[in-house]
Amino acid sequence: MTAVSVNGDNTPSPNPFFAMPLTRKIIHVDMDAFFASIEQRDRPELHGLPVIVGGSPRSRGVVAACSYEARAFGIHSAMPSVRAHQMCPQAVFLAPRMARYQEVSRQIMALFRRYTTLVEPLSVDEAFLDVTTNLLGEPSATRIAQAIRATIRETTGLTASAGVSYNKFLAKIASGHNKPDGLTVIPPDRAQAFIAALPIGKLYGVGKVTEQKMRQQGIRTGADLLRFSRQELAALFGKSGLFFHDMARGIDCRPVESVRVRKSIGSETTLPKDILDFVRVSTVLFDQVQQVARILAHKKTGGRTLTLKVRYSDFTTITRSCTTPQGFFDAADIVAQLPRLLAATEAGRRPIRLLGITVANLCSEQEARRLRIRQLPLPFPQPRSRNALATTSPELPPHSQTKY
Ligand code: TTP
Ligand code: MG
Ligand code: MG
Repeated sequence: MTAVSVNGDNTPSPNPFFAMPLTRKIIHVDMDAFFASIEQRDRPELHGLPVIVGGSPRSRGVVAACSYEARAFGIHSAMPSVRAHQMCPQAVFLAPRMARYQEVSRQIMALFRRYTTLVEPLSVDEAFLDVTTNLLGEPSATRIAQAIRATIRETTGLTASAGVSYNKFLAKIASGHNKPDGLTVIPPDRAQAFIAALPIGKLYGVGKVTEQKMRQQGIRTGADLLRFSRQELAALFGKSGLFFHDMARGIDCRPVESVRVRKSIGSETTLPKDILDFVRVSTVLFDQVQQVARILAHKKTGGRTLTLKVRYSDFTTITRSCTTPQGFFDAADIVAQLPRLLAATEAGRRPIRLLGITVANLCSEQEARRLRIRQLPLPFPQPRSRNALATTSPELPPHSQTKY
């Protein structure tokens, strides 16, 4: 492997910080229509049929997964099952069998670990693998990705799609580029052109709301994003803006982390019926607070940020967050801030179909203990913490001679 990198003015950079991320070989693997494919595998009579795993069309549930045959009718995950049934009345609806899916998930994660020790599971059906150095001594990440897909097919009878590139976000976009059963490789010298042509909604971390906001700014593709400075993007999208700025330039230095660090603890409920009554909203939230507090206590942790999520009956979803230096460790901490967050919603005035509470920015046990001590009442108000925005990163697209 040739570990050559160039910096902004196309001269070789002696700085190992620049060299490292450019020569990484990252694979992202994601199973195709995961829950639905397992059902089709286990019940061969379902092969070739539109299969939907999720809530019943007679309930208020949503689609968790749907086979590619169902997608041809416009059905997708998170769509209300009632709507999916209207779009495809002949679809087969199945209740999820989580234990079964977890079993297959464990099986594929174990397969990944045959190739590298650096495996970072992202969800039940996908993971990042850093194969820069790997257990086979194989220099080609593309060949490893092919081998992984073949092994998954042989051992589970299921198909997976994979993306190969030099960083996480490109590998992730690549795996979704040619689904199902696809493999896409984005070597460093093709990254810039690939990103430039990418519709903005496909960029990692750009959800529906952000996409709309970007479109309002005239940002439709990766190329459009390049016209905006770090400051402009930070002003528009906060911390995520900085990430978008780097992404447009093919920069993502996040390492593949094999030890999973839990990022948040939360509780979310789709209500059996929409709720308008404020007291009933508070009752549901109170139960969720208790649940979150129990998990925090069990994990001996706390977090600095509390987020309230509200989905109204028309599916408009909002979140209200606050960050305190003292953090949130128990029900009392959460209850103290909740009224303020709730006041910034339309609870009591607009019907609500989903409520959720999350504590994020979790602290380690040690950190939590320190914060806990500081949390003892002080005779003066404590200053609010501020997030530092300033970080530096190389401005220009990376290139390398590394073979993928
Ligand atoms: P995804 O990988 O997002 O979707 P998928 O595997 O069904 O389809 P594909 O990757 O081919 O596009 O999610 C993996 C599983 O997670 C999915 O099969 C069901 C579950 N899931 C939910 O329960 N709810 C959701 O909103 C999503 C997106 C997924
Ligand atoms: Mg998948
Ligand atoms: Mg997935």
